[in-house]
Amino acid sequence: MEIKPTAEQIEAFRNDGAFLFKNCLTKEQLEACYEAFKWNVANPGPFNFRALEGTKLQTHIDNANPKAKEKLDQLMLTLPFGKIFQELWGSEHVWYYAEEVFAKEGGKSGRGPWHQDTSVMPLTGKHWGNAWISFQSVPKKNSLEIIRGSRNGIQYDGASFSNADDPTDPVYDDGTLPRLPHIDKDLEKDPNSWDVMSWAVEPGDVLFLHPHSLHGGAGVDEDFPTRHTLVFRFFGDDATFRCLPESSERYARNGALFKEEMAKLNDGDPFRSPIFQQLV
Ligand SMILES: O=C(O)CCC(=O)C(=O)O
Ligand SMILES: [Fe+2]
Repeated sequence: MEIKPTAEQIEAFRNDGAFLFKNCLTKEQLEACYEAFKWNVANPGPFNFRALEGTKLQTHIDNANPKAKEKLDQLMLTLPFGKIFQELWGSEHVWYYAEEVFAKEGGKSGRGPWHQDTSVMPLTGKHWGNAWISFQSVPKKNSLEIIRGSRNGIQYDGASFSNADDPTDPVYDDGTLPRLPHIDKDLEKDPNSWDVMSWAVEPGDVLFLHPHSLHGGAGVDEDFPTRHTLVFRFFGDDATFRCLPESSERYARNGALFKEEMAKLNDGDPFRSPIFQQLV
């Protein structure tokens, strides 16, 4: 059976920036994704992000592991994301970009900083999407949180993920992008200050979000000590390359991932490279 988003889900993705697709993956597909997740955690790649290690935000984060690429490109051919994104975006073509893993364990990791993925990825356009897949039954209070409509809003500076005491600690801080608002503080003072969307997520459900959306992963706690999450990213016809600010050594111009391929693109070029597998 071909699996397709409904008209309401398409509207929600375009306007709100995210929605939950219930029972999107079969048991077999989910198992294959969990195997891939476990392999990635056991075999960290060069972009394994360690700045939060040993802090109260301890999370295993790894991104676009080159050693997993071939396997994940194969896996992608067995998953329904090409067709789903084609419908969500109204794009003729869909390409698979790369994966990211987030493992929060031990019941002690706090909520991750609010951020837009596009602050550290050299890209822009309507046709971008994340598929956020968790392997536990995630209660709403421990799930991913997204600010409704922020996908259509301004680009903020990134979150450095390097200061566990200040989630707005910037990546660039060079005047090119406004600093992130302190959403957690604002919400503490007034729970209605930001329109936060989140869902309880069961294994097999997939949370779709546009990576320009302001989002952050809630923490784990005693009742829900482990969250294993695999994120896949995709792009379509309307995706373009966008140079990142030069002030950060890590992200200057090309971002941290696929640097050689990105160096071949100019600002505003269609985001295309033979390194990314075409799904549709
Ligand atoms: O799951 C998390 O804690 C964060 C997820 C995230 O930032 C993403 O999907 O881009
Ligand atoms: Fe993110």
